Amino acid sequence: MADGTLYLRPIGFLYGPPADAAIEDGLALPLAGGPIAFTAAVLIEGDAASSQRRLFTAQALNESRDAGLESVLERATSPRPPFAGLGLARPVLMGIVNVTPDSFSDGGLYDETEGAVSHAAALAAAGAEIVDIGGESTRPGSDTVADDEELSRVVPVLEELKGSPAVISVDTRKSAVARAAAKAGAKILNDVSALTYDPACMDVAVEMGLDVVLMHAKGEPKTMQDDPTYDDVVLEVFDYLEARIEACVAAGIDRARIAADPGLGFGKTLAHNLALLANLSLFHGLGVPLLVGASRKRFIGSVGQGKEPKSREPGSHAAAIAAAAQGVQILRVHDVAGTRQALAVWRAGLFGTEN
Ligand code: 9MG
Repeated sequence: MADGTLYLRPIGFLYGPPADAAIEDGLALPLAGGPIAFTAAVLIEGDAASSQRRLFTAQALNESRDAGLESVLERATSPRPPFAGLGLARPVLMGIVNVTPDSFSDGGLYDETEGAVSHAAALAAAGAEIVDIGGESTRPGSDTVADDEELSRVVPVLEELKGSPAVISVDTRKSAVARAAAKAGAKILNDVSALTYDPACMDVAVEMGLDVVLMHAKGEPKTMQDDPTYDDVVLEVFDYLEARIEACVAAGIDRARIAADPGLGFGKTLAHNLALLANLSLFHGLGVPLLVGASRKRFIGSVGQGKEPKSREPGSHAAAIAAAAQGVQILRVHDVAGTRQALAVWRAGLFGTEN
């Protein structure tokens, strides 16, 4: 069917019983082995500099599986094993806890240990299966924090969270913090630099058996929003994540322990963020669970006229639904209770059941 690199963007989604029936009849394919089916796909051949797009029905894809197509189809359709022990049949919420005085959305409200601990507990009680604890702001324009400072913010919180019903994730780019966090009970390393800022993070992940979230970012937080450019943002981010997954696997991290994230807001203009959001289903071709963080980000404010981060919740819920509707398995959010309600009603409307 094709000679160049193939990317597959599943479209035309079905949910609930019609999805199962269409898969059974060969008219649709399962998206990442989950409860959503796709009835067609855009097949993209080429690279970020030059590509051709053709539309195929799922039936046509089923009938013309040559070797190149087979491998991309396999990755896009195969079931994902649990991530950090969590089943992925429905969206998992990762609640955000910033232990930073300059956090863009909390305004320093939770910058003390006890505040962060009780906030994490409240997020878990509201339905967060993961809580993500971070001691370094990576908002656009922010400066790096010294290891000691980050450790002093994060570790006491993690110590207090031992025994939490939620899986604990540490949001850091630093191996010293990742190691201390793992010793204090963190199971996930969420690294916005995809383990490139401090390459020793790779060794820590292998040694401590951490599951990892590899996020795409173009540039450093301080300058990443200074006119980022791409030939094709979607294909470039995909290629980057694929290379980082392979580097991790080569270093000894089991593929089942890896999730990938296109990094909305990290070195991206409004147009880049919207292109990524509209093309999330293509990233299932990475063959690993996807995580997306849109919550309260600037692009939500731009599209939805929300000047203050906290006024961007309705738009953040809508972005979470846009991601879930494309089969994204993990959603990183501030408002766990509100997102949970939005997702429950979305599911009820499309799957026709209450749960
Ligand atoms: C720490 N952090 C801030 N935004 C994020 C996002 O979109 N994804 C991930 N994985 N981490 C983020």
